Amino acid sequence: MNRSSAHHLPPAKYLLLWLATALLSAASSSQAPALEIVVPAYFYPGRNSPWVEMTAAADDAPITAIMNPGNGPGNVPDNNYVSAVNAFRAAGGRVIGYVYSSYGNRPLAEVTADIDRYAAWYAIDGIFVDEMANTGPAERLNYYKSIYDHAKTKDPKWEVMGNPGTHTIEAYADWPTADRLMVFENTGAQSPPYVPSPWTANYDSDRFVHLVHTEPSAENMAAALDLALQRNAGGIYITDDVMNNPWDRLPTYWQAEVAAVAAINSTIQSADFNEDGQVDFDDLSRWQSNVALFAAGAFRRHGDANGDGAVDGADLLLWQQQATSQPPVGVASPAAIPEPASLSLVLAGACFSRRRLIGSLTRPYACRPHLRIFPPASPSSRKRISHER
Ligand SMILES: [Ca+2]
Ligand SMILES: [Ca+2]
Repeated sequence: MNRSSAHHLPPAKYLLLWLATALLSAASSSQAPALEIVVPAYFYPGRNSPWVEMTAAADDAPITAIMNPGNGPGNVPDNNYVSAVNAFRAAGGRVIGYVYSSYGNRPLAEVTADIDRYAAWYAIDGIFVDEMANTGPAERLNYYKSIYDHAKTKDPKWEVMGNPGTHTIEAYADWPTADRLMVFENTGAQSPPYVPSPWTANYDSDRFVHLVHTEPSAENMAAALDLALQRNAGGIYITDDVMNNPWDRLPTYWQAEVAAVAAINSTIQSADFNEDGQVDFDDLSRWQSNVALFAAGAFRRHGDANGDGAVDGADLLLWQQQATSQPPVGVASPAAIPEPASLSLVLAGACFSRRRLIGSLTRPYACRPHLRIFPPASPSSRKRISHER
């Protein structure tokens, strides 16, 4: 994939044009939501390592690997990890770095120091916060918010994935303390009886991850993928590996799992940016959140519909083609486009009818009174990608 030479169209002009179009058309197409494989890659890279298998599959299905050199980044950079991470990401995979938090009891400075080491040593896509608490009080939520904020200072596009490993309270999603929450980590036998927390239904599926281990049957693996879809989990990993460490190899049915996820995803339209099976207003919101942020390195989930790594006007055109009919005559002229102030009021009203309120990984676009139409022109929000892939 060509990820260089982003051609940028003026985002504000296109945004207004197509927001107006969207307001005049409620049409959307509905299909199955997407799945991403999230692998706790707690195995050492090198020849014949599972990293090689993951890299071979990275072009077939979306994969995020959690690297974990030594219960964190370790004490020195490791060239084998540098090679494995770079090869995996060049093939299309994403990598986030493991840190643990002892349910809020680990000194914050130790956690942020681990994050600093990852940022200094490896070209990665975010941080995985293990042993995440799942209750209040606010001090504990603020502890995780501090981790989240620190990670975002490394790169605003970095993902923070938090792992309570079970049910958690909505505040962890909203504070926010994480872009994605791992809300199931258990044996395959515990997967069918699991009932998601009701509040999770109000969020996009790419906010949630399920890990299933000790699942010996490939047939049950396929059933577990269906369960994940039904339960609004967009991230999934199923393995036949077992305790004490079920994450030290890939499952024997790895290739079947990749193929099954790829088959599910093959029905997703390119402008379904939040991968919920519909091309609609939520996807436009996500594109809007990222259009000034990504000149390269973006994925569909960021608003890149044509696969060139940039989020720009070309992707907006694809969204328009897939979500709506052509705008009526007269709408597609600058004179017919509402002023930003009046448009924001209309949008704020439209938001009350929408089920999903938060979707963006990089900057949640929620229907709130301070709804913004344009990304602010501050240096931080307009920062371009810091490392080419
Ligand atoms: Ca969508
Ligand atoms: Ca693009």
